[in-house]
Amino acid sequence: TPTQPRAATHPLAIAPVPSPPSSVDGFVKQFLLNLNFDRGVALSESSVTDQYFALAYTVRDYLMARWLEDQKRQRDTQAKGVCYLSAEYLLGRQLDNNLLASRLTDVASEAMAQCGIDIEALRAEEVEPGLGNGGLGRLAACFIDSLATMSVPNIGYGIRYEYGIFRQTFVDGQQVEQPDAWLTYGNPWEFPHPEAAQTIWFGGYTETYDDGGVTRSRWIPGWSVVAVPYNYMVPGYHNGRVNTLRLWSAGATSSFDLREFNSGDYQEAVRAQVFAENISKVLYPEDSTPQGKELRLQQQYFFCAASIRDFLDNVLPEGFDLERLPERVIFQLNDTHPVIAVPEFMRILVDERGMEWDAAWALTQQCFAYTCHTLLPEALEVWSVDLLGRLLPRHLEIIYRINEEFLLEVREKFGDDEMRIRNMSIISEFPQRSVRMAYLATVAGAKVNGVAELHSQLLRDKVLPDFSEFYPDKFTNVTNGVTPRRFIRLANPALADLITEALGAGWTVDLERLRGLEAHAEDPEFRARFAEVKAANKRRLSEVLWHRDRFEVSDGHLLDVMVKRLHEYKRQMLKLLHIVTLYERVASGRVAASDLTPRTFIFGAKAAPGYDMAKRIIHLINSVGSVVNADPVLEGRLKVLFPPNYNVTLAERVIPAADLSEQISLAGKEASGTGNMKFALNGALTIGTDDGANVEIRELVGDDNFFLFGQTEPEVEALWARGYRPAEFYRENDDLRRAMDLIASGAFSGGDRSVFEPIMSNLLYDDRFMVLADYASYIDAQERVDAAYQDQDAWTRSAILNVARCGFFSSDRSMRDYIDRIWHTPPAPA
Ligand code: TH1
Repeated sequence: TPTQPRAATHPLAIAPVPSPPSSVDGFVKQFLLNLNFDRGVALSESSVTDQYFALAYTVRDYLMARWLEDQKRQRDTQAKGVCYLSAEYLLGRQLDNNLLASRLTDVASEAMAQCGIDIEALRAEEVEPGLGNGGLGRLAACFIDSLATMSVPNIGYGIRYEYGIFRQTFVDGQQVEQPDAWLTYGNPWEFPHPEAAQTIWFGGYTETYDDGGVTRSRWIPGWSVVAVPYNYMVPGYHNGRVNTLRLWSAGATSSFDLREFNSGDYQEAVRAQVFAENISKVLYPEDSTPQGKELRLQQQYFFCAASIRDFLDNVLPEGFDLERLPERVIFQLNDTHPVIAVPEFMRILVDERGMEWDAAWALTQQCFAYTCHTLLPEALEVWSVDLLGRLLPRHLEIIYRINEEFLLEVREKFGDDEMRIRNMSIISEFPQRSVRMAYLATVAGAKVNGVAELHSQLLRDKVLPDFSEFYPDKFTNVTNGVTPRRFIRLANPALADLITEALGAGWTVDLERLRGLEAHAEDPEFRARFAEVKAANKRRLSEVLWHRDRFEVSDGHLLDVMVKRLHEYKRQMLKLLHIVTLYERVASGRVAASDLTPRTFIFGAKAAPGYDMAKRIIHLINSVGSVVNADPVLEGRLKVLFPPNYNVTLAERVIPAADLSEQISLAGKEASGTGNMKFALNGALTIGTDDGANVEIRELVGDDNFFLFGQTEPEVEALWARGYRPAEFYRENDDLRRAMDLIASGAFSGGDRSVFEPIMSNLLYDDRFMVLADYASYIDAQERVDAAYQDQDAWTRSAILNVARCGFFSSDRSMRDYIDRIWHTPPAPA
């Protein structure tokens, strides 16, 4: 049963506010001023870096008045806003996005040309801020783009990591991580505010004291760091709005190091500095699995504490009556990473503001909401009581009290069902006593949402069934979305122009209008033009890959793309077994190379540095690629390309060029996926399982325009229940056996049979993600892909229908759903 009605009904102010395009002369003047006075160089002497900075400053200058106006407006109107708390924001490059939002793209190109500068070179100069791992961080970036475009007051709060997601290189086909020193040349898009720094305390102990006859607890913390805010503009698209992203950077408190310094212990003073700065030093590169590291908990508390205090002290007017807080703010928790904000909020209200516990708790339950992004049990964050008690002793007490009162309510409702009490307790006892952060978020949040229909349903029925029984109205779904500004307008300008020509300009902020393309899908001339856009995007990708990695994409190849983090549950191995099967059939002479549909396979994937199996699979992909690409038996009909360091910048080139989108996770494992949406919106057809948002994509585009394969989630459950023995699938499927035997034989490892043995034995004897069980169905679906690709015109028609029917996946729609179901924030007056 669906959780909520699908369609959002909230009226929104996404009306483009026209502003006169700035003159090229004015832009040139401002650019030269910035070059001279901010960079301190003459045009004739300037480097590309200087020019890039001066251009960025110029764009900033044009946005500034609006940003200041918006901040003032938000202070004056005191409208309810969203504080989005997220440990990750995977922003991608800023220059083009900000030019687009402020309608300066053409003016800037013309102005640079007048200065004799190739703007493309300046674009290429920008280092993308990689302050996220994958889908979760990119989702946060899409959401703040949509909120700005919809004129919803929003502050995105997070961490300004000094090093973002590592830069991936390959050495002998194996992943080697390099630090991402993205701030080396400075960052023209940020505004540091050291004067607004806050002190964040850790450690120490708690003590009780007598407060006029009432015994209260207070925290005597042990050490502190400062949190310095850096503000970033988040411009809305063509609406003159600019919201704020506020990222915190950690530094040593002066008291911390000066004392030592004055006493002459310079080394100790520096050590303190280094220790403090460590907190915002690096992004944890684990995706979908928490690393229970002390530093990570420090990061989480660091940014949550700074953000809440910032909101209460600097965003709310002085003397604001906290009882009315739910009229002003909702704190949205992006997964469990910011959940420590809950006890921090309680601590501030109760310990610092003297509020009664019950009143404070009632406010908390209205001011927080929680989004869950995964179902993998190993991915649900827990913190040991031991660690939490050492780092945040008062917060641990508060969590205990929240739990105690919650369990009393549970007893009231369900009786003394001790099994159920144990299952619902925020504190788990095994293997060691720890705090289940997802449970804490569920108890504290006004709403709990999953990120796609299937995921939200499994969340209620499988992961938190007791909670959904206890709080029947708390659970809801908001299906993820992606911003059409970055992922269509910027990434695929040729398609954007074609759409605008067919439908007019409004679709960028009203993506359901893409429906209008359905009629054009029946027009042979429109199909030809659509196909030409795809072909041009492939040529453009080919140039990028040549420049970057010396790879070539051959003309006429079906471009088959799997780009996402490397995870066993996402099943890059299934894709690889398909490739090895095609190769083996030809190499063994059973199939003629000329009978293959020419295909280029593109992989993009980073593995968490400590995830051995994922790294081995990367090695295997590269090894298969080397052999396949070099073997003349294939007559060039199969190519495997694995450009290193897949990131937002590369995604913007790869996705518009793709014909086939690989979304092949085991059913029930991928919460949503968002790459799947980007591909469909750019006219790739999906080969996918009934998982995450694939389910909704298929419902919308129709079975004829989607290649479905694999078991459904209930079928997966049933097979586990019967007993899954992967080796049986190996024995019974000739193609599968031949492909696996070929890998095991050392054919891709110079005859060494040991290199990939751990992958093979894992598949044969464990195979947690049922690669072998879904193999036959996958190969079958790929044969349907080959057959469909023979009829290019029919394929193009399907591709157009994918674009036409996926307007639902705009992050503007996601935001409308959050507003309707969770936030209840009115749009700000225009
Ligand atoms: C991802 C999910 O795996 C993906 O299916 C979903 O589309 C995306 O979130 C956005 O909702 C997740 N990323 C992480 C990262 C960490 C922990 C949990 C998840 S779930 C660090």
